[in-house]
Amino acid sequence: MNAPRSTASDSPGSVRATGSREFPIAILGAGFGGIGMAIQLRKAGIDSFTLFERADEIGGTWRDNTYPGAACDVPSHAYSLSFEQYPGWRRKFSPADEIQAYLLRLVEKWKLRDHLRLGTEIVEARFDEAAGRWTLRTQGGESVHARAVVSAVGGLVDPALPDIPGLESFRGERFHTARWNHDYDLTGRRVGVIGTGASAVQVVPSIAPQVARLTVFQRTPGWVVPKRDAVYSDRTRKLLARMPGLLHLSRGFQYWMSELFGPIVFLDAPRLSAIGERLSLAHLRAQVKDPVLRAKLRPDFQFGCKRILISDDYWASFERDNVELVCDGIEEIVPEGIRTRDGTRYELDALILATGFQLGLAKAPFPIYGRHGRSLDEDWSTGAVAYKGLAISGYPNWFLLMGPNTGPGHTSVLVYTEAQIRHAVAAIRALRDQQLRYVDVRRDVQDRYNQQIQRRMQHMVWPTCHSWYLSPDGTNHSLYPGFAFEYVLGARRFQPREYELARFDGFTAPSQ
Ligand code: N01
Repeated sequence: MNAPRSTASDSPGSVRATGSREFPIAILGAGFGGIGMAIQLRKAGIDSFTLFERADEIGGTWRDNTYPGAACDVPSHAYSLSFEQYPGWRRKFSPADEIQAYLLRLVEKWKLRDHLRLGTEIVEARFDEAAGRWTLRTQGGESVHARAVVSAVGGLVDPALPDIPGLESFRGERFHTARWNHDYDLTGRRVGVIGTGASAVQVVPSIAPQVARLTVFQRTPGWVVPKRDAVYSDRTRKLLARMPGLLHLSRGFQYWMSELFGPIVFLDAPRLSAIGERLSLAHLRAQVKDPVLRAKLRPDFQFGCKRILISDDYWASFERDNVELVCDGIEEIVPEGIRTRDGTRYELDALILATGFQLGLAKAPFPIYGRHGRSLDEDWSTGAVAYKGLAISGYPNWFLLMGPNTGPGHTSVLVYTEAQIRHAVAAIRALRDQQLRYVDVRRDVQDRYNQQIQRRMQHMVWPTCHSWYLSPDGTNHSLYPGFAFEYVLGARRFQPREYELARFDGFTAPSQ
């Protein structure tokens, strides 16, 4: 490795002269990841951070997804930060508004409002190697400097609209699940839903009793397993508040159960998959009496290949007289509704797009230029790769939360996020305390890691069907192929030997 040559601006003084005595840190995105990061920085005694959020409120997913029935399909005690456990959850699976309220409370508790810049979108980032700092440009044209950046912009944020001919021609009310129009009353309307994924299975049973007619346009049926939701009584919540150990036990139980059953969901092992498929088919038989309808709802891909759907009432909705399942394939959207390939026209007053999200983690969220002017768009043109999904070689002092290959198919994403936060905080401490110019993960370390990830991927179920987990060339850059604990043990520590460490007074090669 070549040591970069020292230049006049390589001295610590020049950095201080730019006003960064405080070691400014930018956190991009004020959702679960960004807020968790800010709390852990505070706990580490580091207050020089700013949270940039392009929306007008914090919350990310839980701010945006307000559709009827929106809830988390991971149990509440596991779907909350381990360092901010909350005994007050009212249900085993929390609705979106309770999760959003939890995040808002954290912002107040940790006094993060003063650090927040809402309505501020970062549109470009450029690394200055000599100064060891990032320059971020906002939508408004302002330049902001940061010695370290933590990108917590989320992976499933921007709605994906279906490329169906005539979409724009529809004359009724049309909206995406993540942009629900609460001013539009669905009562007594003829409503169409396109899509049958995790959002649709929550929307369909929630609006079915309200609308005059509900037509669900299914392209691929998914495996559904019972949710077995439950209410936490006042007594239980009081007990959990008095005895936090019980809350940790509950969390631990939920976590280890998901790990125990994980291989059924993620391994390409038909005998294991069959366990999940049997459970799901029993659920289908219990919920739907009509064998023809059952056949239409039965998936034909291996269990776990697409995200498992968790619902106690989705399949049962199709037993209602006012709910119809259409599997014929959409030919076009017309001003009055939808025409399917068999020529049938479905007249609709409203059209709900439950068609998922653009895969944000597959590409740079905005132009990002690293060392030697490298562009992340170019580096990721054949797929998003990072080291442990949290650092990218050539993009020093830049840390990712929920980056490539860190999504779980079987447990809470926050387990992974917390490991990334821990790693990023340790790296930032090293940068600050050892007065490093930058830390840049070694290319060989990153390459070896990703070769290993893709080797393991061959034993996973995901390559066996088409899903949003896969990039157009069929590579999985989304999910982590294994147990969460394996990821956590590998990712939570910042290991200086895996990084190139650059000092202001010259370059120090890492130990091999
Ligand atoms: O989106 P999806 P989602 N014509 O991509 C169909 C998270 N989440 O919003 O399967 C016709 O899963 C598409 O069909 P097909 C979670 O990670 C979490 O439901 O591609 N249909 C599919 O049925 C989840 O995985 C929670 O054939 C079209 C649907 O639209 C992710 O968000 C709750 C079509 C899209 O399903 C996304 O879930 C909700 C077209 N042109 C969501 N295009 C929790 O509880 C797409 N489809 C944590």
